[in-house]
Amino acid sequence: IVDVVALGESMVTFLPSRPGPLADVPSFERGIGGAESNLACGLAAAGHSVRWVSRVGADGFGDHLVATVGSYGVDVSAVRRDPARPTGVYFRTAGERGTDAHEVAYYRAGSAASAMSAQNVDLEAVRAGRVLHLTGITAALSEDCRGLLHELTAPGAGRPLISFDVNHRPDLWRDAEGAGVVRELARRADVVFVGEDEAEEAWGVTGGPEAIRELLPEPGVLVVKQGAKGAAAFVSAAGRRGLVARFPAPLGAGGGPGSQGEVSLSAQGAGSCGAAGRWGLVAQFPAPLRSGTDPESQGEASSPTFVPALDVDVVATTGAGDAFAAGFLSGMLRGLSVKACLRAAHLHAAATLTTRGDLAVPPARDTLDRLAAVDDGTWG
Ligand code: KDG
Repeated sequence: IVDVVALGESMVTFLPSRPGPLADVPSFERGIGGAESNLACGLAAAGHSVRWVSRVGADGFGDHLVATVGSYGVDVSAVRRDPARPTGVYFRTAGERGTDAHEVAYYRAGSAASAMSAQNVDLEAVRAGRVLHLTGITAALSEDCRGLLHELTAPGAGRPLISFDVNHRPDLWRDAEGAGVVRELARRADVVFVGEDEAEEAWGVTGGPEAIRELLPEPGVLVVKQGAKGAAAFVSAAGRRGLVARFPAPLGAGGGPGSQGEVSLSAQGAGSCGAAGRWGLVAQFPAPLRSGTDPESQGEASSPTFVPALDVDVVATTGAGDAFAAGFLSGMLRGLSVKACLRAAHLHAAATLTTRGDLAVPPARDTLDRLAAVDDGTWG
């Protein structure tokens, strides 16, 4: 069993040699992108076992994607080649440094990945992880892809923990249904990532994380990204219990930033669950939502856990959300507290924000741990 399986389309990306509109860019540099494989690479670089499942064309771009994602240590054995359809590609422009104004030109309609369906992907390989990570992008690719996501997110025994990044891409939806479809998928997931800005764009929600939580009350864990400001995570008692049920044994050494006191705090709240549950609780979320409170006895924490973002010199934001989700899931898999998960998420995101491409290698794990543990006011 692998820690995380990520399913979705990846593309060869073309990054511009200079800022300006697409019509004026003389040449491009090749890279790779794709929200799910970005996340897979970030998690693999952080030391987790990860599988990426997709379809690519039987072409050179497909070769390049499989080889590059594989080179991060991601298991690509369940990626299938489609001799009849090409690998998707996309071109990106850049704004002047310090601005993120950019255009994206997709050439992915009819791609190999857009034909993914429950009939042509290895469902066993998809479901064989502790966590299955999906995004709203896949839902926008085709009816078949949408059907696949519905099948994978259907409630039922044996379903892995579903992590879902809303990743709303209005440009990819041909009709107005997209926002509703993506919301429905988010409601079925266990862990959801959404940007405050995309929640406003997709669903017209203003009013911050609390308003988004009202719209998405179901996911046990809801992480609202607030751009340069930071991110807020809601964890419900039911969500915590769901995590305990899915992860009955400690997953890793834990022992991450601030793990000491956290264990004794969680022991306070352990009266209502058995030893296995207690260990699961400690392993997944060593700290209660709020110091000194018992997560089992309260429903939803009245306010989320908020951690400010790092103040970095942003080069390009593309891929930062995927890196953020990778950092958060990495923290969860390692049994860190919600706060430490958010710190890890920001650190992974910072690595991507400061590079041009969609994908950046996060700092080494011990560096991440040291940075996450810094207590100089950086983290608010
Ligand atoms: O989140 C970054 C992705 O958007 C990028 O890598 C490309 O997957 C992509 C997409 O569909 O836009």
